Amino acid sequence: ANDGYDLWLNYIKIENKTLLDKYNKAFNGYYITGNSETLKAAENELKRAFSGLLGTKPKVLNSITNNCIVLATKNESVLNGQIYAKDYEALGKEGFIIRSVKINSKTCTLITANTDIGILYGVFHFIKLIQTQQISNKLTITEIPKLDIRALNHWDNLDGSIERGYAGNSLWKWDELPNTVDKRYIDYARANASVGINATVLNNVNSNPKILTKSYLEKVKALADVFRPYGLKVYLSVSFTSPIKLGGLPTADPLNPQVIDWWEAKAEEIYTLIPDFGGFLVKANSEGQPGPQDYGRTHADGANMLAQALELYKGVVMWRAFVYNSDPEEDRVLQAYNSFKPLDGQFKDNVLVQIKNGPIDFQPREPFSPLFGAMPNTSLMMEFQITQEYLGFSNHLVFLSTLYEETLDSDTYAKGKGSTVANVIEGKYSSNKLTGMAGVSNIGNSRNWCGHPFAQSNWYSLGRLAWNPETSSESIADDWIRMTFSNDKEFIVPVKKMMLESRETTVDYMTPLGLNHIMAYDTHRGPGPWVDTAAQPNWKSTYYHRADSIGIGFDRTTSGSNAVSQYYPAVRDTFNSIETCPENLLLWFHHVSWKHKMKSGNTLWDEMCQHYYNGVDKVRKMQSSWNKLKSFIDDERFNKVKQLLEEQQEEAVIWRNSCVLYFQTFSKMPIPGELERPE
Ligand code: GCW
Repeated sequence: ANDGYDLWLNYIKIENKTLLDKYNKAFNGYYITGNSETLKAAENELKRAFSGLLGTKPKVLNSITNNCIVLATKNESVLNGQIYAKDYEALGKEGFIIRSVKINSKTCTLITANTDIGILYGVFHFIKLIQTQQISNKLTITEIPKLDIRALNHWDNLDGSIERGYAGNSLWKWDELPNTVDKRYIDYARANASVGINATVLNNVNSNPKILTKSYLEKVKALADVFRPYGLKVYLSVSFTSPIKLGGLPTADPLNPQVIDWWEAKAEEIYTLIPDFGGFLVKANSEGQPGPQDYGRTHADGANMLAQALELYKGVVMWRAFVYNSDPEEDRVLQAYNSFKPLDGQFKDNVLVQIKNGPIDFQPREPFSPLFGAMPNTSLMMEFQITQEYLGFSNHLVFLSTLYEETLDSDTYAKGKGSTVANVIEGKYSSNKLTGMAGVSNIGNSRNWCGHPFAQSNWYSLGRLAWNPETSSESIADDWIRMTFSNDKEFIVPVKKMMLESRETTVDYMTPLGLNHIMAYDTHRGPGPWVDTAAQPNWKSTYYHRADSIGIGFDRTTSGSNAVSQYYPAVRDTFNSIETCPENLLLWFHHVSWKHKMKSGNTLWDEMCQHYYNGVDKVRKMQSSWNKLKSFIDDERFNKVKQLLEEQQEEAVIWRNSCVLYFQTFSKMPIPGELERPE
């Protein structure tokens, strides 16, 4: 049985006897210098992996012998000039090298780095090579993360609930902390370190000010102490009115000296407890959260005041750009850009502006946010959502890596052709100092962490893409399947196909052709294209799809809301023309006649129906692929996925039928004959 608790660190014994012998011969023990907590973690991981994967206990060696693994940081004398100084320089604080080398004429595998955390990352990478059976005879690996801050954002509330969480309650047992420290926290840290995640924001961006009280800070410290050996820094979401709520001040105005003093004292208190505290994440003047605009100040004033308080300790502020309440009559898509673009260059060096991948809100498909590339004098970080708020919760199999990849590969044209979003967040075009990527966590206290066994792959992908935003989803899926399930090609090929197609499948049965935000009101589960009663215009589904007797879609062209003009000219022109706008974003940018001729020759209406029907068909194909794979894995995970795919199929049918029948009340056109079938 396998309950999924071990995630991709699933060290089950290699079945292939030849390979097993080969690995056991090539790696018969390890030699380690140093004994920090981080190196101990590396050593423990190696032991655990060897006993699981190879069925052996590796020898701990006192000197370097043939076929051993050497773990040593830069300055260890045993290395004897193996690696050039300039190679170390390139590694920075977190990079590592894995190389087959000869030391004192002994053949061994060297894992080296400037720091202990680099060694730990190297060890996880090395274990991955064994898990995925990809150890070559001559290893020459250099890995350096491309982004500084690689973060999970937990939307966890202090009462244990999780906003938009679908895998149980919060992992953080606030009532037990700091005295009782759940062992599970260590496994959480191991999993993050294994993919290079080095930052965790523990609490919801809709923040309860209590998180900054002394008693909570002591709990936070206990977690920070557990995570530290794994290179995982703790950050907190803070409420802008904390000085009022906790400090009893009459105002939270960022320019008020008492407010400034309050935050400085709070920073000192935090850093006394947690010397390597990462910093603050802030949702301000967004969806009812307080912020600097309440005092007539700007986002920059607010962010800079907090940044000033953290600067002394090298802490950072991650200030979210998710705002849309300034003027409900203005196209919501315009608002983040209009609020933040004018502030470019005004943020302090230790501020990052954290931007959601698209201009609305984590939809199954959105164009990239035009802020990427538009603020060359500001550190911009990416915010993706791992939890499937709008993508079927933890009940639908959706591999999100392809969604992330699509955004990262999008061309902003900020510096001409090839200026991808990935390049922007890697800081290639800006004077800014910091880089980062955050994923809104899908982790809860359910035994398998994420609810759906495949949802684990989304946590994994976020880590891999934060380490290197240019990694392909194909290779991420390949590694994840091998590590989590099996190295058998007959399993890998169909499962990889399912994963790589799954996001498009979901787009098809939920929101094809650029449709968006037509989910059920508030819960965002299931269809609700008819919702017209919500309090704010931009909470009504009908606001987004604009269906009428003529056609469907939101006109954001130069003659509509003009959102296209927030993009660089080449992109603007592509989106602006109905001829060149990619069809998968057509209804995002255009109000299109039901009879409009699509590239396939179909009318828009027929094409839309086709997508909805295809979506359901593709879920059924996933089911039949999966059903053939029973013999490759344990019953527990096999059955769980099987049952979830059944649910997904049922919900896909509900999505399809609801949307097609609802939109038909506008188009008044028949469902194409070849699609109609008895259910
Ligand atoms: O889309 C919305 C979610 C809210 C969330 C918000 C945000 C944390 O529905 O639940 O609040 O995004 O990103 O701030």
